[in-house]
Amino acid sequence: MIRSAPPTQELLEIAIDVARDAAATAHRMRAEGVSVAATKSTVTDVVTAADRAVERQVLDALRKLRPDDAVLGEEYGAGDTGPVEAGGVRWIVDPIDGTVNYLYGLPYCAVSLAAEVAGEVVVGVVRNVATGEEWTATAGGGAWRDGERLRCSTETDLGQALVATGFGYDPGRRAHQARVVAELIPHVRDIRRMGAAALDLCLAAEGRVDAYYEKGLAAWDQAAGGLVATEAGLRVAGLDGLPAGPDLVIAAPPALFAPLHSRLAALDASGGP
Ligand code: LIP
Repeated sequence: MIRSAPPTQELLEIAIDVARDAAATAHRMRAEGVSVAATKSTVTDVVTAADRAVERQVLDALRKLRPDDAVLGEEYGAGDTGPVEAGGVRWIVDPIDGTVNYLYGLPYCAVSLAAEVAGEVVVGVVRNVATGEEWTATAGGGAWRDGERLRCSTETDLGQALVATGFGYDPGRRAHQARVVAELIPHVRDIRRMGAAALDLCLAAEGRVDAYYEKGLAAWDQAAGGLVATEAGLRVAGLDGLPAGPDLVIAAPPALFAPLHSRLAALDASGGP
């Protein structure tokens, strides 16, 4: 059965309400004390009880509000929601992006929630758990932070660009990524590694960094922040015309995309383990 997607505004309002409640839970649990509940790909790829509790809260809320929708989350995958129906809505959630920052009490971690219709992200909400900053975007409707319309950097010189990036958890991948950033850093203003892709994309959306790139992101890391970045005027893509994805995400203003892409391609930024 092909379902008609609900109005974008309705999905946005749901995403905001659910993300705010989820961020409040994460904030409360952080204040109560956080510890590692489990590890995933490596001993440094940690999960806290809050990651799990927040995602379950989001799943429960979405099931009540939109029982026929599908959900993809970092901790529970597709859960029992099953595949998305043609024309249906799939929610993509990272309950706490920047989990290591959350574990250490660093104020740079976020709830990231996106709604996808027919394979296109149409709504995105990113909320910093520590500061309460909230970024929203709708496809074609612009990107906003706390009610302010966002426009990305107008920098045209890569050598003057502040570039954010991140590293995976696998030691072999990290070594390759370190080689890439070591070769890139002489050609940009500076590098920032802050630890949460969703927030990095949102800061790029408002020009608080000029550009961002990273290899190894999952859909939940980039779905909401990628829409915020796109709606703020950044080009968000992978290498050689590919869409942004696990091989590489590049988010840059139009004038910087080509020079940054060229450097990253030459450095094999999408390669390695
Ligand atoms: C994080 C990403 C970040 C990356 C970190 C980590 P997590 O996601 O948002 O960009 O550099 O290594 O993968 O694991 O905190 O959800």
